[in-house]
Amino acid sequence: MKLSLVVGLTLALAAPATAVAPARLLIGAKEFQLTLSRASIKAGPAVIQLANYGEDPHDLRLRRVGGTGVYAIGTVTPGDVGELDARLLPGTYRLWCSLANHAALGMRTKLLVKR
Ligand SMILES: [Cu+2]
Repeated sequence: MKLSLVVGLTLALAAPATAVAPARLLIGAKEFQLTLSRASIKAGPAVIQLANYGEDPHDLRLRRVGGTGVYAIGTVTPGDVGELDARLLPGTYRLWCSLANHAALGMRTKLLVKR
């Protein structure tokens, strides 16, 4: 009886119900492409980073297909990293660089967010 109570408390302390580790996604940007660290991530809280490996400034826009909101990482200079905390719903997201004609030149891709 006593033992099971102690075990129960230990488990509760080790794994608090509120702590959900965010999914992480790193996006590499260069002229003129975006490279994802993974093709899909889990829905919910996410930390998204844009690392600029190129020679020009780049930014990131992220929008769920069928959704209206647009997440954004502002302009990131070469060698720098921008970061965004997002809460993603399941679906397919379009990602692109909004600077000049970079998206048309190839800086666009898709991300699958799984339930
Ligand atoms: Cu760009």
